[in-house]
Amino acid sequence: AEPGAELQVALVPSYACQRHTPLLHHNTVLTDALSILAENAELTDNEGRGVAFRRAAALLKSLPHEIRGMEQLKGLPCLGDHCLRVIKEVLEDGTCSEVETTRQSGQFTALKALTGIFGVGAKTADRWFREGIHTPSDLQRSGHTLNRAQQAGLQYYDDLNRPVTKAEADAIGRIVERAVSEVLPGAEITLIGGFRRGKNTGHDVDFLITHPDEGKEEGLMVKVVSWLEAQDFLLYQKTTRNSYLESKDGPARPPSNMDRFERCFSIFRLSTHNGVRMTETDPHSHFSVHPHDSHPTPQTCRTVDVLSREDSSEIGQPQSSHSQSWRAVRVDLVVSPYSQFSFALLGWTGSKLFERELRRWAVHEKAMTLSSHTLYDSKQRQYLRANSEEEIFALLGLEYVPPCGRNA
Ligand code: TTP
Ligand code: MN
Ligand code: MN
Ligand code: MN
Repeated sequence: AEPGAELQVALVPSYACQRHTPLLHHNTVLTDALSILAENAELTDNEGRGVAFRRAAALLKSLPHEIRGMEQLKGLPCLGDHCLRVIKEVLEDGTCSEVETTRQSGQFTALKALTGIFGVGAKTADRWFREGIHTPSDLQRSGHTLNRAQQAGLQYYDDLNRPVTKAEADAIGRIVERAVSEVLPGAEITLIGGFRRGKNTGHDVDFLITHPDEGKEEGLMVKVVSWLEAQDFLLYQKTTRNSYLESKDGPARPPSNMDRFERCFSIFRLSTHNGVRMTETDPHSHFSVHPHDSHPTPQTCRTVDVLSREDSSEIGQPQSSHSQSWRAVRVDLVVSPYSQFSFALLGWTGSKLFERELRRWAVHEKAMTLSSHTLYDSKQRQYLRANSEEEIFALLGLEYVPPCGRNA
């Protein structure tokens, strides 16, 4: 081994929020294997095991080199016996039997297909699986009563399971920007979620909306949604007045200004303008750049082709009739008061594991409670203010990790 290699390894910190985790890394064969086991654990109500596999995968993603032998893992955190067994098998045989068995199992395949329906979680999928429902088509034939979200999920199943491209995310961004500026001039919109971390595709598009005059953002979501509905952009929407109070992660009694937090889960109807070039040339288009955001993703002018797609409707839904002119896209909108913007931005940029690690770090290492609204210091018994993500990292005693390094 190279001299110093072990020392370097010994310095890899154990919380994902202490490391940079890029999108592209050197250990995809290993992390793909661990991700299957993580996914399976999450689908079968083993959250703890799921997190353990996710942490191990995130550790490997953060390494600056490819792991070729077990000796290179000495001293690394986050790798339990089970993970080490999996890694050893993949390194020696190219595959791991547990991973392959899982990947091919009827239960895993069915639970994945069923949770691939918008509005269907792991618990519901598991219940249906036990009733012999293994595919969206089975579900449709079953005559089960479905809620509005699940009906939309079935109806747009193919579209919603086709990755959203950055070009499509940008097109949605221009629509949301128009809606927001129509109903509240001066409001600011920021691209969050995976696209802010630099991903090229996503399962949805996430936006955070705020207004510099605190209070002006109140009731904004309802107005934005009404505008979008009037323009026929929405196939589905569910607006939640205050997701914060329902969340399990926040402190039990949030300050009263919390109840303004608004969120909308939606499905957009995005024109695909088959064969037409969509050119972004608007210099005022700033939806991914916020004045508070000192590390914005540069929104350079770009020309993109939004290609037509094959109609691959598996379940014979009305998709065939519109396959060339529009597609359904999942979009999440969040409205935050200006004073909480940095917390919302940090909390909604992800990844989910990175967020979880930030909160774990805050509680266990700093006796603080971090949410997407506030940071509470239990020792000082007070909420700490921050005007940027950089300030939040500093308050947490962490080095700043830019969005592109949060792909844990
Ligand atoms: P997602 O949109 O589910 O994930 P993603 O954007 O990272 O990946 P994908 O490309 O597949 O869409 O979630 C975005 C972030 O929002 C994620 O870090 C978790 C966070 N978040 C919630 O999902 N729900 C919440 O209530 C809060 C506070 C944050
Ligand atoms: Mn390298
Ligand atoms: Mn997302
Ligand atoms: Mn989302």
